[in-house]
Amino acid sequence: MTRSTQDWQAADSAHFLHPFTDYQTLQRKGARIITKADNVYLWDSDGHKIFDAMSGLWCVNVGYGQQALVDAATRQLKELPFYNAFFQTATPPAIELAELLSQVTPPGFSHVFFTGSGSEGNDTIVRMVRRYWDVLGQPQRQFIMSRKNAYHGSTMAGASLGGMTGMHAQGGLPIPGIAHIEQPYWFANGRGMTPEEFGLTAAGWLEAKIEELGPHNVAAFIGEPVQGAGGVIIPPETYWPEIQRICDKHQILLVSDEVITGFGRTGRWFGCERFGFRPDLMTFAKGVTSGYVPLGGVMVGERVVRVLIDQGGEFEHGYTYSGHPVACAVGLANIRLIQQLGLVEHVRDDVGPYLAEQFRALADHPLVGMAETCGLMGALLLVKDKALGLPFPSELHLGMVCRGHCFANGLIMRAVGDRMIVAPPLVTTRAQVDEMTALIRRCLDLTLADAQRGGWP
Ligand code: PXG
Repeated sequence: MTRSTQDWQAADSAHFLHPFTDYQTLQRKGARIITKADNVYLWDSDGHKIFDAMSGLWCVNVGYGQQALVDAATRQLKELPFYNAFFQTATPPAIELAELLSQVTPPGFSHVFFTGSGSEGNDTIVRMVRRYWDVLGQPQRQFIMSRKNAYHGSTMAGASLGGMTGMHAQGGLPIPGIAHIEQPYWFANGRGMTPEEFGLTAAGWLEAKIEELGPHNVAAFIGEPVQGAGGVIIPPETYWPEIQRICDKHQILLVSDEVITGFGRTGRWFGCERFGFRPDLMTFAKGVTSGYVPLGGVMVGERVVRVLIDQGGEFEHGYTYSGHPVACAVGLANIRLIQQLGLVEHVRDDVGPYLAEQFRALADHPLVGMAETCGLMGALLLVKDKALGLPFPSELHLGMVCRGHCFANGLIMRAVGDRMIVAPPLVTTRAQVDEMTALIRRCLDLTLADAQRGGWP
């Protein structure tokens, strides 16, 4: 028996505490119930078709309805639904996925530590980099450097590494030994300079903070190649090579959080390849299984592997679901499908440049102060005055107004402050980019009409 939308909403309100949700607002409005999906489209419980321009939550890289992933999960569930990887055991899917990951990741990544999510992956990062320095006889190297407005997950360590002040305010975070520098967001922090100059300046903030803390106390630097949840903040091209130089100079481990940027999102297999840096460790999740089942992990480069394996003894860390066979079987099928469909090349050479072109065209809209893309991630900044680049007052919440129009018009787009962002599935075609940008334009027009009615405060 199918239940009505009101019935679903009542049961949802009565029993389900949602993540990152204002509970009173949700009780008032009722949740939107998503019931099925295919390719880049979702359907809700009232039968409305919706263009999912956020790939679920930055994860459904191969799109919905891929039979190969369904078959892989079904086969594995029948054969061996679970066995652990503790106590000197392993399962074939976990071994094969480890092998395949070492092939698709940049040279030097021979080993993987599996987790259940990106947050757990970043907890593993904290444990692993501190363990690395312990084994090397430098236990005072505790500090892990990160950036304001970074997102690294919602566990205690993930939220501490992240630079979201709202999250820190709830739960007494960050945990000790985490230090944040300012983000490389040119529009907010660097408009007096060229983006290239600003990239060097922003990387210089890392060096200044390292000097302040004492280089011998610093274990690692972690960053997302492009800040996703922070609003698709694309750093200037000069930024990452300079970060690399600074980490090398002080022998600090460099960690790339590839949870969003991994598996083709930027038009390379991993975001670090797009921005020209060589991390020692990489966190991944989301796109490894295209979100069909939960899986995450940490790719561990030679420098750290040699210390952990040759000198380390027991690493007292792990999760029940580290190397879950069903998740790994789906991961294998997913990566093979990305290869077969040539999705990384599709983003790099075809649909990524096409999205960039269409976003440049959207920049002529009176509300759009800046339009940027990187692979299949895009951001439009809503501004009050294009010529002066003046933002709207934040109490207007214009991004949320725009997002409301998107929902009402069959488009899922995220609002981060006044940055409207998209990250559609990598299977998106040019025709679907056209469909998406037409929807975006309509929603921008509706938002503009609201702003004009409100008198451009
Ligand atoms: N690192 C990065 C870079 C992420 O984007 C995580 C770690 C944590 O992964 P898990 O699997 O533990 O959620 C993420 C997750 C948003 C949004 O609003 C983004 C994420 C999660 C929830 C919401 O854009 N990214």
